[in-house]
Amino acid sequence: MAASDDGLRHDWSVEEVEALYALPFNDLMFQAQTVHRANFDANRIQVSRLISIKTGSCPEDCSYCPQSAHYATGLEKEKLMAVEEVVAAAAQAKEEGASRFCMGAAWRGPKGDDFEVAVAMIEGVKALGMQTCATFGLLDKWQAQRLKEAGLDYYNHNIDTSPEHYSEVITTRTFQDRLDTLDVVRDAGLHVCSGGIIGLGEGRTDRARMIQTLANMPKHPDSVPINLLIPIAGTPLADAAKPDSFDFIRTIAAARITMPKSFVRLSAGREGMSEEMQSLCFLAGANSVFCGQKLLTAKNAAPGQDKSLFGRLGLTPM
Ligand code: SAM
Ligand code: DTB
Ligand code: SF4
Repeated sequence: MAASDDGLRHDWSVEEVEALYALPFNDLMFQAQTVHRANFDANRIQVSRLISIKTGSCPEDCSYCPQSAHYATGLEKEKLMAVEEVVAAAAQAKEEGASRFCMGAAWRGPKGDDFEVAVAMIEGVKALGMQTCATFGLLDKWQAQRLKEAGLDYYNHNIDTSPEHYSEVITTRTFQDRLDTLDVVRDAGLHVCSGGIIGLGEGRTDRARMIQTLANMPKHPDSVPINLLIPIAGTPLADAAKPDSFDFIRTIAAARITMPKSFVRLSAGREGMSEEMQSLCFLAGANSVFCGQKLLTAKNAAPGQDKSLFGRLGLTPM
């Protein structure tokens, strides 16, 4: 049980993570809640808002994604948004209670003039006094540094699944490509947001391997989004078997226990979850969500319902 310089463990074995999954559910919840309370105010929640600054026709073949050009998902493709439009949307999100504004683009990675426009968006959103987050795909060292200089706080780049299952889901880039981008992002001094998706046809060992990979990074990601697959008609995973709800909640708990000081985000898929299931995710240590009508292209839990749920649970946005 070696602890590293930051006092946190980075040496989890897959067996140890699998042992967490195998605990009786109540024991796992108790352990997750104990870790959560030692590190966070258990009744506060971080709220981010997403916007898709460039939608559709992505060259990558991620089997889950509505925005991949490889699949006929019926999505309306859009040009890169104008800087003023994005900044106006951020101002509105701030008014509605979001502390972080996350800009997503359906790119393999940013290129040419588009990158400079995206940089201007980050500068504009930062000037509103909001935390900024971007998810633009693969980055090189120079791009990561440029984003940092522009005032970017967080970069989202998910490992999505286990190293072993990855090539079943995506073939146009490798697991190592993702890890390399996370390294340049971390080295540029940006906060790392990295997590994955449950429901890609992976097994329990894959889930444990995904958590292990995140927890054993040189520094834990500051933010760990756990997405439940939103099945999209036209994608190869449109008819994937829905994962067991308790296994999804166990994944949140495993993230909380192995990465005690990270924000764990109950990310995509909330729209299809009962309030009771979301509450169990919060009990398992999730302390961040996306708010707003939409995620990038898919529907999110309705804002009015969120307000009501947070009120009834006594959760306050931070
Ligand atoms: N193109 C960039 C990239 O892939 O890094 C940024 C945008 S991409 C849409 C961001 C993340 O959204 C993906 O890594 C994936 O984890 C998540 N995502 C995409 N489609 C999803 C779906 N149908 N259900 C759940 N999560 C999804
Ligand atoms: C993350 O892990 N989930 C968000 C965010 N990071 C960029 C994206 C979810 C996308 C869901 C499908 C859609 O809206 O297109
Ligand atoms: Fe493109 Fe990102 Fe969707 Fe993959 S997940 S197809 S990289 S937008």
